[in-house]
Amino acid sequence: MIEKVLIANRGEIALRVIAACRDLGIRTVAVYSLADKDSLHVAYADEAICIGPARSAESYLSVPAIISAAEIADVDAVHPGYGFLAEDAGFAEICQACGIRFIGPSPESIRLMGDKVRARAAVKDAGIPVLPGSEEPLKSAAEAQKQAEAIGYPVIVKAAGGGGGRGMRIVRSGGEIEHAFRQAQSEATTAFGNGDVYLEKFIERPRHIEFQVLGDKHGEVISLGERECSIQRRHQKLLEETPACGFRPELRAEMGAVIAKALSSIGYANAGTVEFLMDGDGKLYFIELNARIQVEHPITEAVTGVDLVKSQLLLAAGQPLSVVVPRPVAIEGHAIECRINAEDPETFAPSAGLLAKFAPPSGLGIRVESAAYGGWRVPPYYDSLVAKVIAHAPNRELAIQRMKRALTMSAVEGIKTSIPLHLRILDSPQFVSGRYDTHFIEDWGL
Ligand code: MV4
Repeated sequence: MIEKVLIANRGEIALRVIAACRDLGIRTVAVYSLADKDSLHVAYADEAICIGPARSAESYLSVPAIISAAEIADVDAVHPGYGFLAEDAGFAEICQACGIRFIGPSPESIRLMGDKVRARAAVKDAGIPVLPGSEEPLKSAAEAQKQAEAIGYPVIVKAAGGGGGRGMRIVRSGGEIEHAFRQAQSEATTAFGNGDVYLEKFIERPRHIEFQVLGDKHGEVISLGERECSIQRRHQKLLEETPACGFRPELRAEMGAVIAKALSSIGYANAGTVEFLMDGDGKLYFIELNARIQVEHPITEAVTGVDLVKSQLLLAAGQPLSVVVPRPVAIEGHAIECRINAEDPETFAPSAGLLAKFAPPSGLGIRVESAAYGGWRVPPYYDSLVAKVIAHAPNRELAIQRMKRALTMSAVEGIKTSIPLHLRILDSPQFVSGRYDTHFIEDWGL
């Protein structure tokens, strides 16, 4: 069993993990940087340990600092949240070596999914559809040219160590491939310390659809349906919803079964998100597997009733999925999440400073995940997420209505936020129609 957990994170996700631990009677240990001493995760955890200065590299990303805290507090497990060390296979391995459970997939799974070329090959062999592309890292510009011609232009050059939109280059004709290959290779070496790059057929104006999965340590994996995440700017998601508009229940069931079987065959355990691109014909192609709990997990919780973080803890303790998630799981209603960022609505620059007033919304069908409070200073060192507002209703129209009501009945003063942008999105005919793709924000100049 797990009796005491260290949360290697901050902000709203640290509070989310503390909440799940409370529900299970598990004691909690917060870690914090000097910039976070007045944070709610410090106040709400049973114990709190300062792990270093404000800079993430010296605190939330410091493996020695976090392992020392875990040893001092004598925890049986570490929950990494998302970001920071959540997908660091070396950290997961060190936890294991110290006799501390890592609440997430095995180090081997994390390492496999961190290499986008190997991940692609592994899930393809396991039966998940992938785009035409490289089976291995490209060895030369000549090989890139040869593969690109076989695939057919346009193609995209991606970094094996990248992900989330970093280190990609679109190539529309043979004349550009050599330059794109060399450029991508040198950028990848600098940015990720891994110069491996690969090719994929480029999909124009895709939708970004992802599937939530849970796996136990006994080989069972289930899918909990999809999330539509196409509304993003510079690869930062702004709003997510589930179900995806027009997504047929038969496709959900078919893809869910394919994904569950594939991930079971590769021994995937705990929570994960399988990302796909959907083309104009409604076909889905794997792009990445995120080996962590994601920011947008609450919309899946809303429509399935499954507590994903509590499930992560129980699965990490070795419980079987049949006990953790009783079946069948129905999808009920519609859920939308808006990520409220502390940012200038014109320049998108992060807006740190004193949160003079913070009266978050509430009411029927509204959930707010936030570690903010009035009088708190938004530190400039970390990401700019101040709150996630989740609206759940019997159908999409009512979910949109509830979200608009919530965003207009929340007082946030002292910092600039993305709330005006969210209201423009929710009011736009394209969003209301449900027909949009990853170009939504740029198409409409929102
Ligand atoms: C693509 C693509 C088109 N074709 N791959 C960007 C994030 C990273 N996870 C994958 N990305 C893309 N990969 C092929 N073969 C277009 C994108 C893409 C995108 C994907 C999801 C959400 C928003 C996006 C915005 C621009 C490009």
